[in-house]
Amino acid sequence: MIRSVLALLDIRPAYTRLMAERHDFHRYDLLDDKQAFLDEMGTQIRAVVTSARFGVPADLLAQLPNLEVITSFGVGHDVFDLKALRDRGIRVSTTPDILTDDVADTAIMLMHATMRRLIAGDNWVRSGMWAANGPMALTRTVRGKKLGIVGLGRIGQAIASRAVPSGLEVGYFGRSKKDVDYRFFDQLGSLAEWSDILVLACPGGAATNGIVDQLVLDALGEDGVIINIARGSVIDEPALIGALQRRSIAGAGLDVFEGEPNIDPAFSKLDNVVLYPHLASGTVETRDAMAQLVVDNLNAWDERGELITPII
Ligand code: 8YV
Repeated sequence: MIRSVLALLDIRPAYTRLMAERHDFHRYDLLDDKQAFLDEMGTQIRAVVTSARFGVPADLLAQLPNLEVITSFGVGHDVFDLKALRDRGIRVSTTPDILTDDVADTAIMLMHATMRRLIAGDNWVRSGMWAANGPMALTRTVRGKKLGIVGLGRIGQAIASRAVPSGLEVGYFGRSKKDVDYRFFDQLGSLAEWSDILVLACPGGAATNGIVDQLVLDALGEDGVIINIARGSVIDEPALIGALQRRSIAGAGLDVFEGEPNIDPAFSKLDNVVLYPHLASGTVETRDAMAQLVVDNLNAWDERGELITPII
């Protein structure tokens, strides 16, 4: 038994129960007096369960002097200060691979929904515009289009492998050229210039903050579409909203936003966007698998002092 585990959220009820049965387990989010708990228990906490969304706030970390391990629900780690954690010798695990397919499917879904204007079409039917005004305006096919992927990691490659059979040509930009047949661009601007559809599948964090800026949007051009399943921080959001309003790009399909879930209200007024509530990994099957991996990492630490999917 690990003395003691502090969970910052309920990852999935059945899996939270498993952890509570096995460890001295506390739900931080449910505590009325968090400070009183930390004063009494802070030195005993050896493990924190959190997510790619919540991370572990610095002021909480400072009050857990004997923390050994953080098991996070999600693959992204932009929310963690890995250098500070490494300096303290704290290990961190995430939930890679098991969410790759659902996230890639979501990118493809948003691409089709944006190009074929699924939400506008749905509204055309529901609102009676079809009966009143006749057929909706034609949309654009994905076949023969150039798909530029920003970040050809596991998720980027899964997007590419789905796009090729749909008749898209794939290019990519990333830190390094990979051993793949897709065309490599060493500048994001030149990938955007080449692309009809630009998909963001890179990690968030300082290295990618705002890399999709006005110049990249201008390079993508008025027929260009952006799909983002990475992090809201990757795009200069005011520049994106301006481009969508002026129609200097054609559209966007977005699963992630700056400041989510409190998104910029300007998005809701645009008819050339498809909005999705950061749900790319959000299927029952994948979220259960992610939760199981959080539990397994915790147990591996308990039994052998090892993590199954460590990042540090
Ligand atoms: C989850 C994510 O929504 O894995 C990630 O990095 O952003 C998503 O899968 C998130 O971890 C759940 O809080």
